[in-house]
Amino acid sequence: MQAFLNIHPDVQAALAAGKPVVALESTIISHGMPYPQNVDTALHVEAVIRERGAVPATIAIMDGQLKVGLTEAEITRLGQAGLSVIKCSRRDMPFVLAAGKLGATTVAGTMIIAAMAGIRVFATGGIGGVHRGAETSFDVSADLQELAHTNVAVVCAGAKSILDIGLTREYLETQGVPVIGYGTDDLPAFYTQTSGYVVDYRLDSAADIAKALNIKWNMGLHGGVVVANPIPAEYAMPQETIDAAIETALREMAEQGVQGKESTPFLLARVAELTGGNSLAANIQLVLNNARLGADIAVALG
Ligand code: PSU
Ligand code: MN
Repeated sequence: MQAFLNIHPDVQAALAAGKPVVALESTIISHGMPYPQNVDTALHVEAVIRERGAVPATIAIMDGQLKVGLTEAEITRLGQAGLSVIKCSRRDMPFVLAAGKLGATTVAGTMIIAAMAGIRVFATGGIGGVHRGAETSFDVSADLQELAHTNVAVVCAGAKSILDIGLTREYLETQGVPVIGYGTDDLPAFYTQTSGYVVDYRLDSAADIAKALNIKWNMGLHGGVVVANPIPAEYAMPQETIDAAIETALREMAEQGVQGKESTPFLLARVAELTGGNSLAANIQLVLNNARLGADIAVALG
């Protein structure tokens, strides 16, 4: 697989020197936000990571290669192509590589490529999880299985309540994936600071998180970690607004028979439309907030 890896020189130099690197996903660019906010945000996130003393590595599949670290032109290409880019989880990667197509990596896809490159910290918005109604649909994101096996810490703002957060917690527990709350006992729910579910361990500094990660991996306990970082209070959305939008989006998804890999992008886009520009602004701010924490953890990991 190393033959397909194409690491940007800045990222390569940082990795060779043991300097901190933070991986970033590309599905959030192509499928998670509209153009041009997606491109602006992706570039802003990279700048924030550099300001904190780490090197950003946005990951995607392009021109038959697994790209680790994109140029501004490449980020723009992904953002403009939007939904026409192929969303790549573990299952999809070899086919998109073989066909030389443009692929955006999900949390799972990004974790796989980050681990190949030797990157241990990854910042994003929200993770996939167990969908509501999974007891009949069996819709469980491959992100959770990747977290079970791949040694990457994923800094996120928790899981959106388009998912069944309780079942997602149970799945992670079974797979041995710890959920850390950064400065919180309550698992954040993306647009809101709380979900009503507790985290496994509350840690209040990047140094404490880095210490636990080092011990986990030095012990040979393979797998990822969820670092849940609440959206800053000033950008959090009213619970009722979000709940109403999610209920509508879920009902429409059922009516239209949307399923499989289309489910998450459909729900994200409908919730964003139904809540107007507010949810997009919140989304951008929480991603920036996660980038800052991701950089601080990467720096602390040493
Ligand atoms: N949740 C969000 N924003 C996102 C995603 C999920 O709040 O952008 C994206 C991520 O790329 C995640 C993927 O890995 O959706 C999960 O898709 P699925 O449920 O099909 O595994
Ligand atoms: Mn799914």
